[in-house]
Amino acid sequence: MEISSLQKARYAYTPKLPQMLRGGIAEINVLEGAETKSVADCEKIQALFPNTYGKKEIVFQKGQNTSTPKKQVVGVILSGGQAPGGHNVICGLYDALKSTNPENVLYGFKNGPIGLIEDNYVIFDDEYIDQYRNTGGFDIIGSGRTKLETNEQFAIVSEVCKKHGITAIVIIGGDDSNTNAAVLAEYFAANNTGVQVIGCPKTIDGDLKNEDIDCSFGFDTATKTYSEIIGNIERDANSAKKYWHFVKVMGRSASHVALECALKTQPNICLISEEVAAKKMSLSQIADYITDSVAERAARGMNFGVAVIPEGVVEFVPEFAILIAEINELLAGSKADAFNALPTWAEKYAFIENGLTKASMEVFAILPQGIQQQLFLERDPHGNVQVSLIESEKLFSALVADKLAARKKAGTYSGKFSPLHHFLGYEGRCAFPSNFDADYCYSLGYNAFMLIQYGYNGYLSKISNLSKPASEWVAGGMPITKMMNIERRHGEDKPVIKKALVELDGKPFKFFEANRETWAIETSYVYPGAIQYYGPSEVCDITTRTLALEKE
Ligand code: FBP
Repeated sequence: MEISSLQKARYAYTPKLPQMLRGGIAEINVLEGAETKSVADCEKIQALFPNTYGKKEIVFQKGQNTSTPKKQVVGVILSGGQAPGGHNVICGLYDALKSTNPENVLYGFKNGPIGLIEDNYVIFDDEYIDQYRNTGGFDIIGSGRTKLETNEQFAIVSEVCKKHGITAIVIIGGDDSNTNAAVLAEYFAANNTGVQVIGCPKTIDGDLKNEDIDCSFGFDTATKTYSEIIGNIERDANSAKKYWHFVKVMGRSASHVALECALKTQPNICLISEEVAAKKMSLSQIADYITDSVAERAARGMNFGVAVIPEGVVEFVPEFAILIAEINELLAGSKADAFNALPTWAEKYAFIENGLTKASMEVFAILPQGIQQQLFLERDPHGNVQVSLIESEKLFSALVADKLAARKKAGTYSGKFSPLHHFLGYEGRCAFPSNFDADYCYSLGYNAFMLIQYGYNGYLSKISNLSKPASEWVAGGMPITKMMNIERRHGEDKPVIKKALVELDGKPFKFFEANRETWAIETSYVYPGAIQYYGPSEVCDITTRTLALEKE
């Protein structure tokens, strides 16, 4: 297989471990801390997790390894969307497992959680693992979005574990996957299977964080990749001086990715969905906000700019959320067939006009026709509008164009407005992990094996103090139940790990808020450039602005 020279060089990179995990397995000792309780709804969570609730948090320290020698057969899965560094979690896990006992075995179950159900796996060896060290992607075993959540599935997984003599499962995933890891751990404990479950925090979205998780892996590399491109676009805009670029960035609901990119590149505009929701902003108000920047810059002779739009923003606009709910209702069940049978868009439009409330129709009417049609064409298997597919970058530029046309008519604006559109998402999810993600992920995997070796079940592999150099990172474990609360999901009360949205009183947002007025009018662009893998530590090893500000 042909490989790039960077890939070859990255094979030789040695990820940095926290000090307490360096120097060999024989010197890793465990220090137990206090018993834990969940962040909320303690009684309910305890009742749901009688065997795994309330366990002690732990940290590793240098000292005599006191774990019980035992042959370990571990299974690992990657779950959900790709995030840079996933391969290194598996490499760290493999290295720790093999250096503890060369007889230990690591199974990789393929294509996500479904691999455990279908008993579809590969057994790792050095040759296989070495092709994936410090590389991006999840192609080492593939990933998938099947959820492991029912007792029927758990019973199948138990059988698969029994068949291979598996002693532990490592689940690398986001908030839902780690929630399911806790449920599986409880099932294994309740049924005395002896199989342990350890979770690892993954997602480029950055919304899996709390007092125990500094950040999920992949966020650093993905935001550096998007910021490089945004910076390049800014420089192009500032060179050509003729385009307004509307850049949508991934991140599903939360705006951590958009905010981090804004902190790194200082664009003219960055919308933050959580603020839109808090201020109950309408589409028209958001468009006015962007239009003010376009008009003010035009008045100063700058008919160019850059606006960053978080992927999930429209869901946070209250009037838009109501519109979506009404459309879902309008097309529920067989009503969709009647709608689809209408031959022309004009007839469909009349059907819509008839079915929506006046308020929602007013919102619908201001949307560009392409977006209107998208709302009715792109529906998920349950018949619901797929909000994530809405091209919000085009929506906002069209709304701004309308506002500018009105201002031109009124004689208050005389600039030129030529918008261009970009969507940055998949480009960042499989990049070569930055040194930070390569080190963090390797440490997460290595540490996960230490938790297995010391017999922990239902724990999250926890590496903290991440704003400091890797040698000062702290390795340990936290019962997943500690991070859980009860939330209403699909009409039922469920124990889940809380998703972290951008906190409007948090330091990263406050910093952005304090500077954005200047950025909106002046050209304050910062060009971060490409991720650097080799060179001075302050260029290669520094993680996100978000984490630095949070830990200030
Ligand atoms: P995870 O939450 O599974 O990490 O996935 C995050 C994400 O990359 C979102 O940012 C994005 O909205 C979504 O996945 C895209 O999903 P898909 O890969 O299924 O198109």
